[in-house]
Amino acid sequence: MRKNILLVSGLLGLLTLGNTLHAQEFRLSPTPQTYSVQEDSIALPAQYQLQTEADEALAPASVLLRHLLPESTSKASFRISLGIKGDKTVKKYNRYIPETAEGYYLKIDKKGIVIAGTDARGAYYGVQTLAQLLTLDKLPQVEITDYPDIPYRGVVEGFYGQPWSHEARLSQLDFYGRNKMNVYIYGPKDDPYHSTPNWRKPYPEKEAKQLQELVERAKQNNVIFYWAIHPGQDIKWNDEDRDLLLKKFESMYDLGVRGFAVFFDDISGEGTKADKQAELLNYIDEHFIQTKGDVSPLIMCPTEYNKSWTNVEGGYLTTLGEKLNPDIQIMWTGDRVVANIDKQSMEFINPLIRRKAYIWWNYPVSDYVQDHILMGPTYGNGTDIKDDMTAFVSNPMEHAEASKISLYSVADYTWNLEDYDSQASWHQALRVLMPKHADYLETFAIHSSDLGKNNHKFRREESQNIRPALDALCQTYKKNGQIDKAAFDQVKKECEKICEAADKLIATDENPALTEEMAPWLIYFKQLGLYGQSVLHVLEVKQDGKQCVKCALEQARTQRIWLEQTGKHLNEKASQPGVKCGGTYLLPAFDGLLEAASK
Ligand code: LOG
Repeated sequence: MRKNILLVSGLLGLLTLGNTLHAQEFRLSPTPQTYSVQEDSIALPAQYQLQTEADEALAPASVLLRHLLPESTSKASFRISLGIKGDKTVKKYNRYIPETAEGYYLKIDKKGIVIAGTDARGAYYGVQTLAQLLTLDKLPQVEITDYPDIPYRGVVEGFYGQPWSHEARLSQLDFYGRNKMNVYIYGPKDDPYHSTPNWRKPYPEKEAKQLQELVERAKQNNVIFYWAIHPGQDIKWNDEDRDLLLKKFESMYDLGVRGFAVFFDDISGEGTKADKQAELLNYIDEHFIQTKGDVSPLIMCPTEYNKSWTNVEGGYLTTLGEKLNPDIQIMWTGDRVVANIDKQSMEFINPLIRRKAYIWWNYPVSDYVQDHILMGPTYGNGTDIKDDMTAFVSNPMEHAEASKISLYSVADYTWNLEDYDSQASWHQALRVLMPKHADYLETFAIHSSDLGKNNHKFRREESQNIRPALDALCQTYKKNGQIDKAAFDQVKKECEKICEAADKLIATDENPALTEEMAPWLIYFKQLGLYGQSVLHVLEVKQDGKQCVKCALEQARTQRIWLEQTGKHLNEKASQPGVKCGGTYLLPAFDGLLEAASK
C-alpha cells in the first residue's frame, strides 16, 4: 500500500510526499504564515456538501470553490464550508480567523473542510490555497492560518516599449489571482491615451471595450484594477486641464475602473512642481476619489521617485509629504531607478513623505536592456521591511509570460517576507510555467539572468551552476595549456545541455506564449552552446595531437561569427537591438579559451 509521508519543515509549508517511485515535492506558494499538518492524508470523498454564504463580495471565492468541487450534494456528511468572519457557516471558527486584512483560516480533516476569511478577499485566498492542495493525490489534514505581510501586492505595467497584448493581460490577471496578488496598475508608457498629449482624450471604442473586459477579469480574480494617467509633460496648471483629467477618470470609472493613479515620473518643466501636483491630487482626491465612495486610495508617482534623483533641500518631496492628503499613496523605486529595497531605503523615504511608501520595484523590467531577457531568481529585497511599506508592485518586462517567473516570486515575497526563499520560489516558478520542460527552462534561465553593463548599474547573478568549472578550466588552461579534466567534462556537459534545452524549448507547445517570447534568445542560445562545443573541441584536438588543429580552430572561429551574426540580426527594432545571453560568464570564458588555444 502506498503511504504518503508528510514532512513539515518549519513554517515553510514545504510538504514532501515521499513515494518510493515518484517522489514529488510540493510547496504552497505564497508560503503560508503558519501551517500544521497531520501525518495521514485523506481522500476527498466522492460525496460532499458545499456550504457558502450568498454574499456578493464572496462571489469570486464561491465561484472558484464550485469550479474546483462541482459535485456538491445536500445529502453528504463531508462538509465544505466557506465564509467570512461573522458568517453563520464559519461561526465556530471565528477565534481562529486572523485579524490581518485578507487573511484566512483553512482546516481540512476527516469531517470536512473549512475556509474562513477575515474578509471576502481572504476567503478567496483560502480557496486558492485549497486549489493548490487539491492538485495532490490525497488531501493533507492541515490547519493553516494565513495573511499577507504587505497590504497591496502586485504589478505596475509601467514600462516603455510594446505594451502587453489584451490576451496577455487577461492571463496575467488570472495569474495574480492564483498567486494572491491584489493589484494591477495599468500604465504602459507607450499607450498614447495614458500619456502626453492624448491623456485628455477618451479611449476609442475597441480599446475601451477591452479595458472593460480587463476590469471584469480583475474583479473575478479579486485584483484591484488601477488605471494610471501620465499627464505631466504638457499639463497646464489651470481649471481646463484639471477638468479634462477628471473627465478622463470619469470615463474610466464608467468602464468599471475603481482604482486610479497619476504618474509624474520622467517629465521636465512646469509639470514637475510639487505644490501644483499636490493641489491637483488633493482636488482629485476630494472631488472624485472620496465622493465616489467605492474607489481605492489614490496613488501618485512623484517626479523625484528615487533617492539618487532627490534633492532634499529643493523641498520637492517634503512639499508632497506635507501637502498631499494622508490617504494618497506615494510611489518610490528605492535608492536608484532600479534598486533593491532595504531597511535603509525605507528609513530615508518614509519620514520625507510622512507616510509609508508605495514601492515601485523596477524588476524584471528590461526596457533599458532590451537585448536581454531576465529569467533568473528574484532576490535582494529586505526581509525586515514588511511594516515600512503599504505596497510593493513590480514593473515587469514587455515579455508578459516570461515576466511570470519573477512575478511568481514577487507574490511569494510580498506575502511572507521572512520565509521567502528565492531559489525555491524560482524553481517552482519554472515548474509552474512549463511543468514538463522545467529542467530545460532552468538551463536557459540560469544563463539568461544578468542584464550586462547598464545605465542603472543593476546586475544579477548568472551561470552560477557552472562558474566554478568554467573558472577552473580557464585558469589551468591559460596558465600552462593543461586541461582540468573534471572541469572540462562539466563544461562539455553544460554545452550539451544548452543545445538540448534550446531544441526542446523551441519545439514544445507546452507554453506557446513563453516559447514565442523566448524564441530570439533561444536561437542565440543554441548557437552559444554550439560555439562552446567547438571551443572545447579545439582544446581536445590540440591535446591529443592526432587531428587537424587548424581545422578545429577555423571551425570554432566560424561558429563565433555565426553567434555574433545571429545575435545582431534578431530583435533588431529594439532600443538596444540584438539579443544576448550567457554574456557574463559563458561567452567570455569560451572566448578566453579560444584565444589561449590560438597562441
Ligand atoms: C520609468 C519606468 C521605466 C523604468 C525602467 C519609473 C517610476 N519610471 O527611468 O517607466 O520602466 O524607469 O526603465 C523609469 O520607474 N524611468
